[in-house]
Amino acid sequence: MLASMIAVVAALAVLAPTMVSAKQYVVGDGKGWTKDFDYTTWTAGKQFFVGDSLVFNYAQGSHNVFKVNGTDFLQCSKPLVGAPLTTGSDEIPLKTTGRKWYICGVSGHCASGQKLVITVSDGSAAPAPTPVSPSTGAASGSIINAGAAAVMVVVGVLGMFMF
Ligand SMILES: *[C@@H]1O[C@H](CO)[C@@H](O)[C@H](O)[C@H]1NC(C)=O
Ligand SMILES: [Cu+2]
Repeated sequence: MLASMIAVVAALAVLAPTMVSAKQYVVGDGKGWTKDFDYTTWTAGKQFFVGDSLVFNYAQGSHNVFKVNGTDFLQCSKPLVGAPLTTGSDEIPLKTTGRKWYICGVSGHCASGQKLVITVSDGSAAPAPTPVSPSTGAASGSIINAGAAAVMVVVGVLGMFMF
């Protein structure tokens, strides 16, 4: 009995931080994926990790999502190969580290600000401080602390029953 409780607590201690930290980011939040929006401001203070995902929401047919390289991003040009995402609710899992660039392929939209660049970090590495926001380190720290706090509550509750 005691052994199985300890096993449950140990499992939670391992899982809680990872369960809490995999995030789904709705690009542009309530505004969604649209032109005349400042996605640089939207990304400020956010840290993206492998395992997180992006969701691009827009009225189907009005916009689309192309994953591009840095050159195409700067020039707002559609990639030579590859089709855009067009469902109106496109989820993109962030599977690898590094910089990722996305643009809308509808004529003129990228030039009107419908472009997103993010940097994806390895979740197991210590969060690197970003110059854009001094609060990012604290933010990811609080995620871990939330997981640890949940575990401590469980331990406390079990403790009340056992002792
Ligand atoms: C970026 O992609 C375009 C095709 O969409 C290609 O022509 C160009 O060489 C690529 N640039 C880099 C730096 O890979
Ligand atoms: Cu668009």
